[in-house]
Amino acid sequence: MPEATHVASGKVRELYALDPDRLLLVASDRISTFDVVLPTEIPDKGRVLTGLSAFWFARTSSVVPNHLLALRPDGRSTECRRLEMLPIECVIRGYLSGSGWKDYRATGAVCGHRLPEGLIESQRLPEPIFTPATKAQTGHDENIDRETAAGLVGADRLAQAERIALALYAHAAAHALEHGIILADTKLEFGLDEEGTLVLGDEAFTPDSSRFWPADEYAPGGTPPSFDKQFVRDYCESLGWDKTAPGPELPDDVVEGTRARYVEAFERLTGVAFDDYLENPDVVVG
Ligand code: Q0N
Repeated sequence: MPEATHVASGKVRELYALDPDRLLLVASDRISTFDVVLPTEIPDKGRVLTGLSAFWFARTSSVVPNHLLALRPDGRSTECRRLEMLPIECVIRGYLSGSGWKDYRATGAVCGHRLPEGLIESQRLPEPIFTPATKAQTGHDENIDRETAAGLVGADRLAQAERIALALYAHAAAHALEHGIILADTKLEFGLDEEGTLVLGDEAFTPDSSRFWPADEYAPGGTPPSFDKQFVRDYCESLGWDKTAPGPELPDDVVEGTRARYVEAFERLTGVAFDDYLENPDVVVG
């Protein structure tokens, strides 16, 4: 891409500068599990996540403006507005899982939210909670309480981000549940435009930024299967891999089964045939 200069790398995405005001976010087909990027790609995974994210941006633009400017014809690249990103991740949890469950078990609270006693792993919370985290450059993001978050972005900005993140989650989780998918939790990232307006950036409500669980297999008291990555996790567990890099190659049946799950999530949530998206990515934003 001679017209773009590389500015940042994520585990599975790359960011390029197009000009002073615009970035290009490119989602690869790489997949990570247990925090390790595997050597085998899942064909079209980046397109599924890009299309899903664009679908949610289009559907929530009346709640909050977002950075989406255009989808490229490759289906995996998003042209977006360059923002001044807030230095926190805005996590919303509707269910008690991952680091939320860990913190609750240790302290009875998550990011300063004292929760009822006796909750079990993956249980639905009485109401969704805002649990901000710091962006760790390397290693794990760290949950922080609202005082710490307010110190990073200001109390008013924090309150605004919390209110909007909760509204976005309520919208997306209700839509997903109607289509058989539990959105257990999600991570949103906001930035400010040149006028100081809060804008939703990054990716939104994808299986990489959220926990997707099949609603028909949900039961609290353990770890529900992942809608997208369960074949990969089960295969990795069957090997007795120690979960340090490098990860194992995936066999064809695990790749194909996983690709099918990503495409299924896309089609259920967007109502768009994935082949139609490949033909013209704009079908998800129209
Ligand atoms: C930005 N990150 C997160 C993907 C994500 N619209 C924006 N404006 C300015 N900065 C960013 C965005 C967005 N989205 C987001 N880093 C910068 C981390 N990455 C790293 C690599 O790829």
